[in-house]
This record gives sequence, C-alpha cells and structure tokens, in this order.
Amino acid sequence: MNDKPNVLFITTDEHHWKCMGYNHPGIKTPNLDKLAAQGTIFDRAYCPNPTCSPTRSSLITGLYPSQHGCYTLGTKLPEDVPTLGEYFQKGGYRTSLYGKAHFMPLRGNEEFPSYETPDHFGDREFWDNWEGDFYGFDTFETTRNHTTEAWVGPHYRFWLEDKGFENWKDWYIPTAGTYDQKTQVDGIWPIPEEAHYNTWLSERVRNKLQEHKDADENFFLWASFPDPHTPYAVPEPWASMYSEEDIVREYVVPGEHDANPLPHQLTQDPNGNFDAYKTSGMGNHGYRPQTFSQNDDFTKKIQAYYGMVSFTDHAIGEILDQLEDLGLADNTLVVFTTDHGHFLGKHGLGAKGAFHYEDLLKVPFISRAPQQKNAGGRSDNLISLVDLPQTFLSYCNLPVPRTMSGVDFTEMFKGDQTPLRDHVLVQNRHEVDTIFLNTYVNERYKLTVYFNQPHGELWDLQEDPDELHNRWADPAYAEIKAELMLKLNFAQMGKDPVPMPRLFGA
Ligand SMILES: [Ca+2]
Repeated sequence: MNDKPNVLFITTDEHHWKCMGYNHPGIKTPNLDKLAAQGTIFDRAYCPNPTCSPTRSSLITGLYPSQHGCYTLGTKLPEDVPTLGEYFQKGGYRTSLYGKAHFMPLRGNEEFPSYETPDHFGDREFWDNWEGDFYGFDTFETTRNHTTEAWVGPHYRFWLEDKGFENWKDWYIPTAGTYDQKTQVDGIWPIPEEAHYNTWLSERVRNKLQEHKDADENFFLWASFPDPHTPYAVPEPWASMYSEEDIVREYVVPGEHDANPLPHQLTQDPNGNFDAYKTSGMGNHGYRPQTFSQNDDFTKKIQAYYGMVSFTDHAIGEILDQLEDLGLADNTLVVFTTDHGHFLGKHGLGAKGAFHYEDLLKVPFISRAPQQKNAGGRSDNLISLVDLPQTFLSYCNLPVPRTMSGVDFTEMFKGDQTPLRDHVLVQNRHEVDTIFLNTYVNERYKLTVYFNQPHGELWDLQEDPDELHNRWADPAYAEIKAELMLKLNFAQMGKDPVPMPRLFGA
C-alpha cells in the first residue's frame, strides 16, 4: 500500500453532543469511545448552521451557507460550486459518499432541478444510467429516509430488493410503503436489523474499503449515517436497550424565557402562533408550540433516540474494525462528527429549530490521525465543521484552494494543542427575512443577532453554562455586548476568502 494518507469521514445526523459514552456513562457508544481513546475529543466543535442541507454543503465546500448558496432546508447546493471531492479527484484520490446526502431538496423545478426527490427514489434505470460524479463523489450510494419515512431510496431501496427483502414496504410509511406509524409502540420499529440502513451502509462501506485496498488506491470516503434523526424508531434489541433510569431528561426552567426573543416564549404556549414568521409558506423547524417535549411520552422517544445512537455506534465499529483489519488504519485519518445537535427537552424544546443553544450548535467531534501524539486527549479549542474540507486536503498534502473559508486544523489533528481559532460563526436563514440569525461564539460568550430585530441573545457560558439568563438587555453586560457586536462584525468580515493575491500595484 502506498503511504499517502486517506480520509475516512463518519457522520451521524442530529446527534446531541452529550450522547457519547465519554460524556454520559448512561449511554453506550463503545466503538466511538475507543476511537476517542486513540485520537482527540474536541469538546467545543460547532456546526456552521443547525440544519442538514446547509451544514452538509459546508462539509463539502469549506464555505459558509451565505457563500455556497444552500442557505436552508428546501434549497440546494448549486452544482457549479467547487467541492472537496473534485479537489481530491484532482489529487488522484477516489471519492465516495455512502448514506445520507441531502444537498438537494425533496422537490425541484425547471430552474433548480433536484435528483433527491421521490420520483427518483425507486427509479433504478435513472441511477443505472447516471454518468459522472455527484457533487465530486465518483461513488454515490444514498438514501433519503430517516427511519420509517417514505423517502426510501434510491440505492438503499435497490439493495433491499436485491437482498430479497420483498416485504420492505411493511416497514415504511406511505407513499413508499404501507407501515402505519400509529401502530408503533415505544419506538420499536419492526424492521429486522439485517434490513436496516445501518447494515446496508456498513456492508457497502466495508466492501469499498476492501476495493481500495485491493486496488492500492487512495480515498476520501464519507460514511453518512441518517440516525439518530427523528422519527424516533429503532429495531430490537436497540429499542429496549435503555430504561427510563438511563435517560437524562431535562426540562424548561420556569422564567428562563422571560428575557428571550418572542419565538422562544411562544414555544412554551400550547396555542403559540408563529404565522408572522412563515413568509415562505413552507414548514418551519421548531417555530411551533413545543410543550410535547415536557411530557412523559417524550421520555420514551429519548429511549429510542439513545438506542439509535448505540445501533449506529455498532455499525461504525464494524467499519473501523474493517479499516484496522485491512491495515489501512495506519495511514487513514478518521474524523467522526454530526451535522448539528438536537433538543432533548431542555429549554422546553424538542428536535431542532432556530434556537441557538449549545444543545443544537455544539456537536460531538473526534479526530484520529495515524501516529497521533497525545492519544486520548481532549481539546477545548474551538473548531467549526467549515474547517474540515481544507483540513482534509491539507492533511493529505494536497493543495488547499484559496476559495475556502475555514481554518486548517492539520497540526491539531496530529496532536498539537496550539489554539487556531478564537471564535466560530453560525448562520441561520430559515426564512429569508423573518427567521434570520447569526451567532458569534468565543471562549466565554455567545452572541446572537436577529436580522432587523431589536431582540437578541447574549449568553455568558462561563457563569451560566445552562443558558438560563439572557444578558442581551442586562445593563451589567452592556459593555461586553458592545465588544461582542464589534467582534461579530470582525468575524463576518474576516471569514471571506481571498481568492487571489494582489499581483501588482494596480
Ligand atoms: Ca441534520
């Protein structure tokens, strides 16, 4: 095998940073814990946007959502934006994505066509005739569903059919299948483990690693797991793995939203009306009454969520074992993270939404480099997921394009602890004018500004780690707020790449 480095990138979807064995002994993630013991845990990693498509687009472009164009769910990454895979291909690497993509919306139109749509999920002829790559991935095998959702396919559905699971429609809701979600009890999903997409993903990725080994070729491989994203459902034995005692339940603290923007307050009102924010007419994640997250029934959902995390960890373990068994671990950088977090009842919130708490913005993150120094260490240095593309290229000694916006973390991945960032930025433009917020986070503080709004948030993460006292309008924090407003401005200015140097005086 040649000694050029490879990259194995593993992600989950909507994975709360606390739901890792090393952060919470009640939850079992033995394989990720092992990876962490051999690598570095980053305790302060942040997503550039707390929803799927924008962050996933950042992960393959090294750009913020305001730069790459896929600014919220239901939009797509324009095909002319250069991608990480294309740069790896130019460097002689094979590139593949297995699992969830979500660079495109579930519906396209003539001007903005999409291929991640229901009419393409079962169309084998379409995918058999697909030519070229998909956003820089020369191998692309995907599925779009989370658990029982109808968006089954394309490649996972073909695999189910080829494996002889003739009754696969029994496990998925209409229109793809016939499963009646209402019959589900305690998150127990009747799909057998061997037909679950975790099994498909693990098998396909392990086969691909074997292929890379046999062909002695370098690779960038992204294994993108769809769990533990809602709907909360997992097959046995994972569904019954956790009891109520294992769950860390958190609840709204009375009065905690009093100094918060109106949408936060409305979430706690069973009749909260969010119509004023729905300018696109599309569904808005989180902008709805969220009292469900305080009910006992929600505990059952979290038990399933934990089971989804542990089942995914199991599949990740199979992939990591294969990497080891093939002798590839010695020259492969492994990075594990997720695209954004999840609310498990804290602040009175469930799932996700435009509420920039640590639950949602902060993500679990592990890097493991071959011959890494300080294995098993933990870093509280700030890092953003937007940093990954250029770090992957740089780690592999490939040219980093000037057009990327992140920071190169190669030396830190190798074990050096010199801080590389003093802040991270999070963008959120879920509705063009009405749900539009930007967040600046530094070592101690977090500031969130809402477009054209007088309200905002200022959290002192050192004095108030649970984020219960919004200091935005607190006179005692006026000077700090002014300073942070300036720093946010600097961060906005400094993030833009410099596409070329000045070549001459004029
Ligand atoms: Ca997601």
